[in-house]
Amino acid sequence: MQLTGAELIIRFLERQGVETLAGIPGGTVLPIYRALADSSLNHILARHEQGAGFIAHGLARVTGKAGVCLATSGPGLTNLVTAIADAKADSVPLVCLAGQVSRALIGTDAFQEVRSTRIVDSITKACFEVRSAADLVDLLPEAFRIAESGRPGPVLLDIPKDVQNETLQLSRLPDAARREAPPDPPAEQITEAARMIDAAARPVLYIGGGVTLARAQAAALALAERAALPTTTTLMALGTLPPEHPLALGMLGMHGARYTNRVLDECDLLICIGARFDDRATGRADLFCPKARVDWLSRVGELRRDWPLRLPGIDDPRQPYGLIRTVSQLAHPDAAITTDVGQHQMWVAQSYPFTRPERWLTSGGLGTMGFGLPAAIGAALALANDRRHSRRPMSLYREAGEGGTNRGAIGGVREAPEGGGPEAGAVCFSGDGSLLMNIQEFATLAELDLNVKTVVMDNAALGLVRQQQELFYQKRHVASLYARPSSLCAVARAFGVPAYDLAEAEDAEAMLREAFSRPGPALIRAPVAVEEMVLPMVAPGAANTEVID
Ligand SMILES: Cc1ncc(C[n+]2csc(CCOP(=O)(O)OP(=O)(O)O)c2C)c(N)n1
Repeated sequence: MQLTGAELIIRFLERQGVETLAGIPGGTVLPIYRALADSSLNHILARHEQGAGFIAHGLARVTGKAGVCLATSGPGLTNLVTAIADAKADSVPLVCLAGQVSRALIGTDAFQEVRSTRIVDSITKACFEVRSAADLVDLLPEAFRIAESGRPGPVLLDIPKDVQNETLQLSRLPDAARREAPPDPPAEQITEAARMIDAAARPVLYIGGGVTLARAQAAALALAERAALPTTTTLMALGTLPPEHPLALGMLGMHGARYTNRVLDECDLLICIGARFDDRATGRADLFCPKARVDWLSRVGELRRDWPLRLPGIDDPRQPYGLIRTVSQLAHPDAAITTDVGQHQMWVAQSYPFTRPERWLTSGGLGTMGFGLPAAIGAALALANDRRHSRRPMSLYREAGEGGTNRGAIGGVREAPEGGGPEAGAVCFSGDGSLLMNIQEFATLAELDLNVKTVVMDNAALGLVRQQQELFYQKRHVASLYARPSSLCAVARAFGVPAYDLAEAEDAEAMLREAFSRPGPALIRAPVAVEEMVLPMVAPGAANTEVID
């Protein structure tokens, strides 16, 4: 067959099983967009490339498969950089396809030319300068293999425009890439780990986001229960043990409960799985002797009683913890939950009753404000794809249209089934500072009409910065308070997203109930007092037992 480079890219993405990709067109990627016109791929037109990158994150984090995003050269690529760095920090498989100026112009300071691979070299698992259409035959599957295998991460292909237009002869399309299976751990190390767990008097299991990426939640839970291991999780792994589980210690670290950090302080063996620690102590549970820990579990209970996580205002939907609790009762149990970065993120981490870690999406490693809304869009798209495959009725899209194909849907999905129960969708908890960082994606959301509810905790401040200034910088609140806060409800409505303002509600719970009962997108604005703090807090650099509470 005879194909252009651009056609090969699109045909390969279809073969790889990609269904949805996000991007923004521009001069150096227009051949790829031409090829998309003849494809069944569902292209989401974001309003900023960072938004496209985080939509791809949402897709990847929910499905575990590489998310794909597309950007033009120069500013398109540089706008994507933060989402790429975020993917590296949180081990998210991404394949980023970036246009580049034609080969003859490379190195001439051409219009919209940047040396993309130099820029992203330290924030990708791999990046490739594609310099002929024939290179794509190997590099396309290679990009997916690298992104998804081992510790997942982002891969960039830098593709000059003339390479996209170059024709090549192929007898067949390259095979779809497969994730490489991880190597079996050496049996003697498993035995050694088991022996250490058995010998420990005060062991603690410490679970990170790698367990979620490996979809190993059930195995981690089985290990904890078999060996009676009190278990803490990182921010990324919340929900691995349901919060009410007797062995669950919740999240450790800066905003963890005091008892959690004290338990860690007293443990004599830390078994780390899927976090950024050496996990050589991972072991088989059936060789363990839980009786040795019976003293230990009662000590854990004692610490839990003495130093509990306090959640003031949990029954009041007008206060942060109460708002989060009420939303958790109203959201679909299978909804994806995303956050932005700040106090609201930590309040959610402390108090949302997570049970599905693969549906909990937060920017942990990089801490990127602006993550939440586009990631929620990507997550809701992934859940919609999933629902289509399971042939359950969908009610995701309000408008009726032709079902079965997204053909011609560049810039927006127009597929609507008949009937169906409520769509799980996604809930994004945001702060007023973070929301403004990618607020343009409300336009994307309105167009897609996805069931994404954004709950913005509006304190007219960069709250977490203000809190640090309050505690550690002599209360000098420089550049953390908004003198003229934006009317976020009006902004959302201008983008076509309905908005609810709890400040105007006589009954906050009733307004929340109404917002969640309607399909499609909505913004819910929840005013939060600027003085509110996330506690407990360990000062940066201090020991976890030195806590401000
Ligand atoms: C892109 C980016 N810029 C700056 C920061 C530093 N930062 C961390 S939290 C924060 C304030 C967040 O404010 P907001 O989104 O309103 O949330 P709140 O803390 O008030 O809940 C800032 C500026 C960041 N994490 N990301």
